[in-house]
Amino acid sequence: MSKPRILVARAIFSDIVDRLREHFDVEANPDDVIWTQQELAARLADKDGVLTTGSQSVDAALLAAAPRLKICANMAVGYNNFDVDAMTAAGVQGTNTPDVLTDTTADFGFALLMATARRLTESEHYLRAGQWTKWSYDMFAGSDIHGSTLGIIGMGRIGQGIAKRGAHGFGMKVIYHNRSRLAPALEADCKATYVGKEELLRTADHVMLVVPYSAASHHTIGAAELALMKPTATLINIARGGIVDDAALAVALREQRIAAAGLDVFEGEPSVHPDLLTVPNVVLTPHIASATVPTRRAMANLAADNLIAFFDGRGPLTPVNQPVPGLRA
Ligand code: 8YV
Repeated sequence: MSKPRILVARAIFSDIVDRLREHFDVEANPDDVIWTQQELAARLADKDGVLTTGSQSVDAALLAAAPRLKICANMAVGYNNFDVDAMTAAGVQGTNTPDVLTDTTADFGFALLMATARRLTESEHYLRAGQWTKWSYDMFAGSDIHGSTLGIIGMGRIGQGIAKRGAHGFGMKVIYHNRSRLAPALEADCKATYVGKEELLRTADHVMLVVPYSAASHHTIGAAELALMKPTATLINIARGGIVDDAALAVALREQRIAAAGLDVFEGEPSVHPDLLTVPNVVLTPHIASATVPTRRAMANLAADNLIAFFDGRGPLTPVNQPVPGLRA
């Protein structure tokens, strides 16, 4: 019997592609070419499965062009690149990579918070530019992490990891806002107190965004929300581009209506709003919150395992939808 045909849409670890080749007839993308939707659709015309990253959109048009496609295994925990309703209606399974990146991403949230509050990159640029000729009492004076109030918007696995780091490691007071309140035992574990969004924005010294992207969470932080924040506050976005109105944020930073921001994700990335590139009080990183070698390997392996389990008939390991089986032959 011939093997199912799989597309690996972006370059990933070659040994994991080799592992997939033991199970599937694989077309890979070792040169990491960024295909247009049309090019992707053409490659999927004869495929049974695809390993995607967050940079491939799976929508109704793509599904219509890929009549054999039965599963899209995303190498990411977020899956806003999937039109899940269209996939479910078309009988296509979606999977993601939860858990394996939680601690790495929570570590990075903290790294970005500390770099932002303590003005790490700004001061390094100053030093490298040869501008450091004397010490002064207020040189790059930032804001404290320890003992401050951390406000977390989005209290899933990564949000909880950040809460624990803040409360247990840095003695922070942790407040959070989420669609639903955590169970009391989880709240106690995270030492986190549930508050309304407005109270969080008004009282937090540092606001961390970890909420998944959807139409409902688009521009969770815009001009009105920025206006509620303390002028000494920092804002950290490790969630998704589009959760923050980047243009409004650039204005708030330039006018010092908030102290600083740390951003790992951007509206329209890899493009970055030009005004964010010119304000000094922002730390910018290119969507690397999950980027450690062990974690990226774990993500790629979990995406591969989802494909293998699905075609073995064991069912997907980490599904994001429940399509009616057998809609696609
Ligand atoms: C990925 C991410 O690196 O998992 C996610 O949701 O945002 C990142 O960890 C990125 O989406 C690549 O697929």
